[in-house]
Amino acid sequence: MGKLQGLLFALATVVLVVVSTAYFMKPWMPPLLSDRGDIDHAIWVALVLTGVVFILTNLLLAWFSWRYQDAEGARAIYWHDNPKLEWTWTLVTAAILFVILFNALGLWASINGPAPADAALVEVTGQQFAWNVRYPGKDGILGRTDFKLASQENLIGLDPADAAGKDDVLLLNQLYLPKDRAIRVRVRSMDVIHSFFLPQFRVKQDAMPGMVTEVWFTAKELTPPDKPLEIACAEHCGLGHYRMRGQVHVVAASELDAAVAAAAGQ
Ligand SMILES: [Cu+2]
Repeated sequence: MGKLQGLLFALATVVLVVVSTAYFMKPWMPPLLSDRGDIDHAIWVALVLTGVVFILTNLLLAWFSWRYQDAEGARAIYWHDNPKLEWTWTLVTAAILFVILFNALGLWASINGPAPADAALVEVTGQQFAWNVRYPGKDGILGRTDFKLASQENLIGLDPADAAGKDDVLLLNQLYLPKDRAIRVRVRSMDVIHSFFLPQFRVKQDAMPGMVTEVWFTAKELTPPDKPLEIACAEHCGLGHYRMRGQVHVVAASELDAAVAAAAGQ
């Protein structure tokens, strides 16, 4: 590679990375509306650490291609190994990865720890290509389900023999969250792997067929009634993946039951 190409290559890479990061961070990280600020912190730590390394590497690449460019009479040299250099880059990389790991361990523990005792409960079941949302109703208990009972009339296989399921409230693609009250979300799938994603709340949980996974978080801002937020599917799950989206409404905690009942047409 010639002198000019080397410089242009490295500069273009650096500029592209910086500009695209600044440009895409906005849709990736919409304003935070939940108590999960630590996720943003972890993302920033990882981004800054890897970003600095990436930019330094590309500057080095530019310098090398300029410094050791082809020249009249220059001879290539070859050497077999350099243990000191190899140890250095291995240990430095390991140290950076440890910083990222330890930074995230506490976060992982807090996200996956037990939810507050007064948390509300909702179940979200992914299905090609929609989100079935179920609230437990007055008894606070979600009725039993069995995939063998699933049909066009009973999408998530609710068991009619279970009394706890009688007052369950089913919604399609509509999720209501209480403001300032923790909510436990039971995530399930009826068919393939989906991923329950609420970008503004920094919640992303795979929906695995045959498994019930629980996540919890607390919504911190009300959404205007005419401006609901999005539930996205973050796992490519089939031809209709792009239209597998729902709406999220954050309401006052005291109005949650009424809002859910109204949405169900009760
Ligand atoms: Cu999906």
